[in-house]
Amino acid sequence: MNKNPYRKDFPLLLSNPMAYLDNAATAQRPLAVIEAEAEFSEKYNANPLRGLYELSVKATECYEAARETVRRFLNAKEACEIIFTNNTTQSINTVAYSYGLTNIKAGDEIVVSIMEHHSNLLPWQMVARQTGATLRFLECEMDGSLNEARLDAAFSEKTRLVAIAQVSNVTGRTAPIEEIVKRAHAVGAVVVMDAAQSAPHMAIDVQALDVDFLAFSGHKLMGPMGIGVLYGKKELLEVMPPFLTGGEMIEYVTREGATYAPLPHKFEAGTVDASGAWGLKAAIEYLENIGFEEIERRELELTKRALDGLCAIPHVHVIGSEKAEEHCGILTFTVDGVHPHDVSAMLDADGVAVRAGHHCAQPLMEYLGVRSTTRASLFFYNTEEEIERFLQSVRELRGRMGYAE
Ligand code: C6P
Repeated sequence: MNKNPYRKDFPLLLSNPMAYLDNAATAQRPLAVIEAEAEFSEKYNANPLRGLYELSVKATECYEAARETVRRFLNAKEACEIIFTNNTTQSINTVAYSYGLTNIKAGDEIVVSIMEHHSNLLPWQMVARQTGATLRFLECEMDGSLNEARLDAAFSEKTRLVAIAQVSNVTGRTAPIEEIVKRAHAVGAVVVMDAAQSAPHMAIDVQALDVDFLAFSGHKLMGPMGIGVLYGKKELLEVMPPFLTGGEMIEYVTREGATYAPLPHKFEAGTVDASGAWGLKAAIEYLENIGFEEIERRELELTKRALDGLCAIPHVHVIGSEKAEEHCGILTFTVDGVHPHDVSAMLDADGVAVRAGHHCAQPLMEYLGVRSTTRASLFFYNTEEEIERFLQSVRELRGRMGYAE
C-alpha cells in the first residue's frame, strides 16, 4: 500500500517503477502541469504580446497571469519585477551582462561562494575578466557551513556584488542569506541569490530577505523545462540596459537606434514562452496547495531515514552536515573504492535514479578534496520504500565490486 497521497498526481511515477532520486536535477511534473501545457496548446496558442485579435490577447493574459502568480509566490512588490527567462542560468547571465558589466569597475570585488554551481560562477568570472574586478571566494567549512570568520575574510569595502546560492546543490546546506545581505548592503554591494535549489522546498519572501536579484528554474519546481525566473528590484532593473535585443523588447525603433519597452518586457526579447509560463503557474499553484510545511515535513522524514541509513553503511561518506534538517533533501556521498559512475550504474540496475559526477560544482569538489560523488535528492513525492530500495542497493555495492567487506 502506497502511503504517499501525492504519488497519484504524477503520471510518470505511476507508469515507471524506478525510485526517482534525482529531483535536484529536474523534478517530475504533476498532471495539473501536464494538463496546463496541453490546455495552452489546445485553447490559447498564439503569439502573445503582439496580436490584437482575441486569441493572441488570451495568450498574453495567460502569460501575465503567470507573472502575477510568480510575484505572489516570491512576495515581490510589483509584477514588473518578475522577468521570464529560460532557466536559472539565463537569469544569472542577464544580471551579469546587464548589471555586472555596467556597474562593476576595475578594482571592485565580486564575492562568490566556493559552493556555487557553475551557472553562478562563470558569469562572474566573465564580468571580472572584462571589467578588471577581482573575484573573491567565500569559503565554507568542510560540512558546507559558512561562519562569521569566513564572511569577514570575504567581504571588504570594495565588495560590489555577492553571488550566492540559498541552498547548495551538493551539500544541501542553506546559506545565511539575511546575514550576507546585511553585510553586502552595508558596503553598498548587491546580492544575487540563486534559488534553483531552494524555491521548490521553502517559502521565499524577497522583501523580507531583501535580496537584489533572485533566479530559479521552472523544471526543478515541477514546471516545464525552458521557463525560468529572474526577480530584480525595480529601481535596479529600470536603469539596467537590456541583455538581449530584438523584437518585443522595444518601444520605438529608427534606422539608428531604439528606445526600449518598460519593465518587464525590456528583458524579454523575442517570442516568449507563454505556454511554459502557464505550466509554471500550474506548478506553483500545485506546490502552494500542498504547502511548504507539509513538503518540508515529508522531505525531512525521508531525508532522516536516508541519512541515518547511509551513515550506518561502512565505507560510505556523506558530504555536509550530520543533521538531516541541514540537507534540504540532498544527500551527496562517496563509497570507498567504487567510482560514482559505477555507483550510479549499479543503483540504476536496481531501479534507483541518482546523479553522479561533479554536479557542475567543480571548484567545490576540489575544495572538498573529492573528484566526483554520487547524489540522491528527494522530493515530497518520494516514499519510504524508495529510500529503502536505495539504501539496500548502496549496502550491496562494494560486495558486488568484489570487496570482502
Ligand atoms: N543544477 C543539478 O543536478 P538550470 O540548468 O539553468 O536550470 O539550473 C542551473 C543551476 C543553478 N544553480 C544551482 C544551485 C543548480 O543546482 C542548478 C542546476 C542541476 O544540480 C543540474 S546541473
